[in-house]
Amino acid sequence: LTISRVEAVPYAIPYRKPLRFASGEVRTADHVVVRVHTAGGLVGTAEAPPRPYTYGETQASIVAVVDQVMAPALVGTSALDRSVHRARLHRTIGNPTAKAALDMAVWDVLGQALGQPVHRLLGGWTDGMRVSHMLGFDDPAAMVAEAHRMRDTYGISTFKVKVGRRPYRLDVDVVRALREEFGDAVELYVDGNRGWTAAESARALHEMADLGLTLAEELNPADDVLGRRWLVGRCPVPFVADESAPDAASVTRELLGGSATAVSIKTARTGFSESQRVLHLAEGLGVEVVVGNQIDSQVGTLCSVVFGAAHEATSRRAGELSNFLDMTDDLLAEPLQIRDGRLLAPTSPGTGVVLDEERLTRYRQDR
Ligand code: MUC
Ligand code: MG
Repeated sequence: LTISRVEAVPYAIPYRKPLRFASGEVRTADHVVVRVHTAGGLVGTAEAPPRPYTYGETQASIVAVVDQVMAPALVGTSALDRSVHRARLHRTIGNPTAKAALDMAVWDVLGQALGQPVHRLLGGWTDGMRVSHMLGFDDPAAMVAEAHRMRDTYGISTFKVKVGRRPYRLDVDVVRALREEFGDAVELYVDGNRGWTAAESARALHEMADLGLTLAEELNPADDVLGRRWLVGRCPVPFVADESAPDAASVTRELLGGSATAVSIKTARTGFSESQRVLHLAEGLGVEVVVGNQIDSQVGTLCSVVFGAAHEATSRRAGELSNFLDMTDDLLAEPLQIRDGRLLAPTSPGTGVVLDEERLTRYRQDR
């Protein structure tokens, strides 16, 4: 299980339509496939999605930090020595999606070596997750139509509504339109991606008080810690930390400081190992978790469901596992299928990430 080589392959696949939210928009999945090779011939695969507006990483920076810093730190170690990997990778500050992809690729190797699916190695709680779909900015009629399409085609009945526009009424109108259209048949929650001030957020929450939201995520700036703490006191539902708590240390600070009452877990930024730390912290401190979406492709989504299905607390709520549906193509040899609003974790050894090499060749950006 000695790691002999690590590859970082940039690729780009366009979306059918852009996904817009308060901190940016995504038109193309310009991600980086990471592959960890062992001396025995196993290959673990995962990917890193650059989100410059959230983590400062770009496609080029991910390739560079993997090639120049992280691959040399891992090569020669055993895939079993995850604590060694963590210590070495954490000598470099930041770069969360690069670190996360390497961790998940190593877990993929371990699963293959043992002949077991990784969701069972991680905890084996259940076979899959209910799916939540993220609705990007548009006018109310278009967002209602999108929700209908997701319900009719995939059986999805949980929606995370992007908010954080100005005036906030734009978003309140959308949430109201969704509730009027679907009644109690759907679960709705909101994510502001830091777009509003604390005061705007409080007013918007007040105006949506009758709309039965189940969660509110990152409504105001991540560095407005006191504003968030003030807001949490006025928020009738769990207040989810996403950008303000991207790792275990910040999760601890935000929860103990009272500026969050729930946590978004994204395997794209904390892999499997660090995501377990975050999960255990959240459980220890008695707060709920949501399996979030980093606007993942099928590769990233597969990793999310592997983690989510592995634990009781992560599979309780619907996971955000569907935005790959808007990509024009994807890299998995066997496309993911959402049926009756659920996505299953693979039963094959490893994480189940098996790429279509022909597609990777077509979309790769480095040759
Ligand atoms: C989310 O939950 O915020 C949008 C920006 C980002 O970093 O993640 C997505 C979804
Ligand atoms: Mg979010």
